[in-house]
Amino acid sequence: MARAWISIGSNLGDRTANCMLAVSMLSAFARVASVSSAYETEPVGPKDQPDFINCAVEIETSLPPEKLLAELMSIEETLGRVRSGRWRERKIDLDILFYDDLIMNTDALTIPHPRAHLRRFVLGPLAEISPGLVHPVLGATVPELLGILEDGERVVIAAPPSAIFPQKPTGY
Ligand code: A4P
Ligand code: MG
Repeated sequence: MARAWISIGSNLGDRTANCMLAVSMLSAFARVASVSSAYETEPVGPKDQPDFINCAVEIETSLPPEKLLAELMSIEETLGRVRSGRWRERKIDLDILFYDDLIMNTDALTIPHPRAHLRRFVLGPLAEISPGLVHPVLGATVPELLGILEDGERVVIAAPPSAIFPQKPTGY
């Protein structure tokens, strides 16, 4: 079993419901071990788009990374994501942040996610669920990475984890 961390974001439609549906769909191929609060976050990139709801999820899965990405893309498709351009508004986006200590870089998949360590909307939720997680390339924990970020876009808790994952995560 591998342990992976997924970042979820939505800034179109019922943003919290979109994240909740995405997490429930993860259960088809993974055990959901931990889910963060729902954070309301200012867009990074073009500003002429709505604020996001972002959250982080820790899963256990037997899928290899490429298959995991395929499943995440299929959730995006099922929930009706339309790709309107890089860093533009989207109903749902699921990214692989970390996959055990794996470091990989292919055309289709880069792990750790190449921008994870630069983003408060990723590190904030992640620090809540996995404060001891160490970035395998940078050798720093999530709170350490958060501590060296410049002031940036606003990231605030909007709803508790139960808004994203009504079932209690199992296994802890
Ligand atoms: N890909 C490569 N590595 C990965 C990975 N680790 N996880 C490839 C997931 N996908 C990965 O993704 C484009 C391609 O990246 C995929 O086909 C996959 O093969 P995409 O989801 O189609 O496009 P995108 O998300 O628009 O592009 P990108 O560059 O991945 O965007 P980012 O960097 O993820 O940023 N602001 C706030 N507040 N909250 C957000 O959630 N999200 C973005 C997207 C920008 N601003 C935001 C937020
Ligand atoms: Mg993406």
